[in-house]
Amino acid sequence: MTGSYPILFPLRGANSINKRLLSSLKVINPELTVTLDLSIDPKKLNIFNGFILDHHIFGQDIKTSNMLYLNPRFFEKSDNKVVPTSFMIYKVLKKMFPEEGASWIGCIGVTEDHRVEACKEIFEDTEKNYPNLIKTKITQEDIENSIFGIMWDMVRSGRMVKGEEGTKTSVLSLIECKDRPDQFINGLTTNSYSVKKFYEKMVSEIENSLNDFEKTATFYRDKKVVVFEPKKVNLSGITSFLSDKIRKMYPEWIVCVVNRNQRGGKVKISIRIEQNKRETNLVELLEKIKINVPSAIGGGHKSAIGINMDIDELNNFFEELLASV
Ligand SMILES: [Mn+2]
Repeated sequence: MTGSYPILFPLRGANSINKRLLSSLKVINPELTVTLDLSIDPKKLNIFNGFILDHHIFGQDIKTSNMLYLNPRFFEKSDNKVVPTSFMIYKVLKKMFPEEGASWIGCIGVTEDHRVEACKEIFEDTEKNYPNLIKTKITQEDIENSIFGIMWDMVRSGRMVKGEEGTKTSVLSLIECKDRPDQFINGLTTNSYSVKKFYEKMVSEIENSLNDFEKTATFYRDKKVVVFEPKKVNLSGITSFLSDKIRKMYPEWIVCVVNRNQRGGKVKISIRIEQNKRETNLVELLEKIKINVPSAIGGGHKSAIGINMDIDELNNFFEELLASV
């Protein structure tokens, strides 16, 4: 819209809106503050103008104030019809700048959020501009196994290898290559070259963890729940990554990946299910568990959640989980 790059602040969760972030924002005094894909109490950002665009299942207490809070769940109750933030941004861009060829970027987000079937339109549109990118049927499984699955991993390798800075590099590389997906894939621009290197590093580090999975994971066969605690690796977001990969291997199971190496004696758990194969609603499940596991915080989607909790409640957490499924 402005012809210049936005100033980016990667956020990990609602707690990222802290005093430090607010004071950096005040110094910048932005014209417009846009927060994407995160459930945040708009009051926290009330002194700024802009909006929060979210699609997560939100807590009851979110009310729109000076900072707008937008979420399709306000009017769409059926979970699988709620579209990802990347799709909504695509729709806005399409209206305002129909000549832009950036729809392939939205496809990556839609793939990540498991909404390919609900957002076929963005893939069909992408196919018109870039016929080489789409060579399969437009289904979640086929798209995930195509170049879009690889681009999804490329984008997140930034965060996994280089944290906040890497996240920015990933976003900047997408902007830099917005009408040249081939340059993104092959690392032919400054930022996409870095992303390609992050991706290669991530692939080699992750290989060992996935090899350990069958040997060291605990399989609760009667409940079809699997719990895996990978050996320490030097990557952030490792639990989300591995749980996504294992879900593909065990589509009928509840997949839990645990990482104890968190700051302040905390433990992180990522849980996944394949939506078309298992009916469990993970958000509801977590709410139920939370009653007896007070330190657990987190949430997300029906088929993907992240939890942070005290390490000494870990056994309790899984006892509750196994009793509830
Ligand atoms: Mn999302």
